[in-house]
Amino acid sequence: MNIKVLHQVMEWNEDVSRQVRDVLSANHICMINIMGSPGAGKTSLITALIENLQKKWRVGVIEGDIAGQIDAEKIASLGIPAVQLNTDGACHIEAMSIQKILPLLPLSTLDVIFVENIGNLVCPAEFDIGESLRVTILSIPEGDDKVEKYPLMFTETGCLVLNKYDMLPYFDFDEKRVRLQYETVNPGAPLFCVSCRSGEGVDKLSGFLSQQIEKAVK
Ligand SMILES: Nc1nc2c(ncn2[C@@H]2O[C@H](COP(=O)(O)OP(=O)(O)OP(=O)(O)O)[C@@H](O)[C@H]2O)c(=O)[nH]1
Ligand SMILES: [Mg+2]
Repeated sequence: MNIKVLHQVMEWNEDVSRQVRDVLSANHICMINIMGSPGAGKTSLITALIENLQKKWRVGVIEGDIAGQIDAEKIASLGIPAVQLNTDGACHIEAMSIQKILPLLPLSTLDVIFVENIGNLVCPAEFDIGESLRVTILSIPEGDDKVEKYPLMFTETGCLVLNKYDMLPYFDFDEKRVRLQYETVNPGAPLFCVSCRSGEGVDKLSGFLSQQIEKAVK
């Protein structure tokens, strides 16, 4: 079958990701960019990780959403410094927005900043926001074909979280297919099976992230 393909032209804004990295490095902060579809469990995962990581690290959060401050309110209610970035329609966060919002957090008192990117499997992967590490979430109900359909999101990540693992018995989700495809596009990168509902897998993921944070804040 001969399928015609139209390529969209993208205009790139000024890239300030290096300047963001300089600010983070000067403050010994590890910034973790959390990406995944709407409802994949980004806020739930950040919440679960905070519980574990705050035993060792001082955590802050930048919540990215097109509109509203629901997620930032959830994080702030845990007593964690949180700010909300509204993109007013844009489907991803850009480094320039991070550069502007960072001073709103108490940087000198933080070791880790989680950034919850906009719920989307496409655009966020194309933008370097100055992060130290990327974490991509794929939840079981989304289906097992997403690595093949949206490869960049899975290639450009430090690890993959298969979230809502408690839902596995209820969906025809082929875990082996995902593992194989992920290994193909991102050889050697770790994959964690997690349930934010039951807490399964959160310890293991926290251990991996803690090692990455240790390296980044030196
Ligand atoms: N069963 C189950 N439900 C989960 C799990 N993680 C999250 N959820 C539920 O999934 C829904 C969406 O979770 P959120 O954490 O808000 O997802 P999100 O990715 O932050 O969503 P947006 O910010 O809107 O993009 C909520 O109802 C959560 O309770 C899980 O591991 N298992
Ligand atoms: Mg959220």
